[in-house]
Amino acid sequence: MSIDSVGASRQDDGMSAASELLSQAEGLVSDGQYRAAIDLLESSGSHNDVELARRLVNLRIDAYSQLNWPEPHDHWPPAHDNRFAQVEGFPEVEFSDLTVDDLKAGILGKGGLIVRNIMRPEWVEVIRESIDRTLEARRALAEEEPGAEGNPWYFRCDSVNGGPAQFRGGTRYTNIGSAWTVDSPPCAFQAIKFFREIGLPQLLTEYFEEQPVLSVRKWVVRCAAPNNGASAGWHQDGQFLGDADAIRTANLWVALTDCGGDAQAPGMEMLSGTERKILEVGTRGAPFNWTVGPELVAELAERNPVQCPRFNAGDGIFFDHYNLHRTGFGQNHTQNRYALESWFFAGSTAPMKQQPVVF
Ligand SMILES: O=C(O)CCC(=O)C(=O)O
Ligand SMILES: [Fe+2]
Repeated sequence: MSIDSVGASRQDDGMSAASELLSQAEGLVSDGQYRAAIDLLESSGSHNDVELARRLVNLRIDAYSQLNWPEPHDHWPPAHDNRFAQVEGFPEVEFSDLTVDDLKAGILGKGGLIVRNIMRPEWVEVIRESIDRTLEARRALAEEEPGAEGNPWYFRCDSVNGGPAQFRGGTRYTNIGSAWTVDSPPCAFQAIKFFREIGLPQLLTEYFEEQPVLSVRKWVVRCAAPNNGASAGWHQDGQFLGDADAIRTANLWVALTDCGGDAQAPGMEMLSGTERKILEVGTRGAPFNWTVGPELVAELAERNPVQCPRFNAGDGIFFDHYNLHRTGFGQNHTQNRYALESWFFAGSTAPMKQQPVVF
């Protein structure tokens, strides 16, 4: 079945091509060649092939335990040349100039690196539309609308822990919020195509000195609505990811809407800086036991002022699990903000609880 098919014959052609690819991939899997199977479906398939996109999600999850991962190497964190030492706040580079040395000096020396124009406008359109489709399909499914079950844009694959998507117990969903990217197999297909197009696998392999993986739980599509200055929770993602000293991460957060600074949509409030430790949570005025208290944030901000970088749609920022941040809701916001949040892990240190995803 093809999502966007117009005529029956095209649909049939698409169907047989996709089923041919799927059977070739099964052959590779039965020989233990998971990477080759993934490469085949990814390079010859399309996000429109419903079964193929779902099979790829399952394969990517199943592959992690089937592949060999090295022992974590002993020269982490990597040395860097501190090239941004004089920059106040977060350094920034144009995507066309980005190198792994920028990435090291940005994340490890300054707490993050803004990369301008990392996603070209065509991709921004595509991913925004896919986020709308995903959230809408989830809403319709949760409300048990007729036909919602057949909508390919929200589908919980077998290998995703948590079982089939369950909406009992009054879970209410709207077209605002976030979803695991893997719960939208076509969207997962597109996002990985984008990562490949920008050379991210190579860049992160150089950064980690081993192959990176994604994960089920820390790969998220989001549409955040204005919230009249509400205070979101200050957090470090290292708080939720197990042993912060043991994991090696890089998050690529891409704005799909103009946001932050003086823009009309919520951006990200973030602290720059070099401190690499997990902060106390649930104290110093914290409203929740998982958030860093505002008094502690204010103390840290005396040295490293809170930034709310201005992003244009297509700009991104890399940071890791020590960065302290929250969604930045201003009083003046009038527009929804779309974003793609993708946490990458060095394959050897990927936390199993997050369910590693091979890409
Ligand atoms: O998109 C947001 O507002 C929050 C993102 C975030 O917390 C993250 O990327 O770790
Ligand atoms: Fe976060």
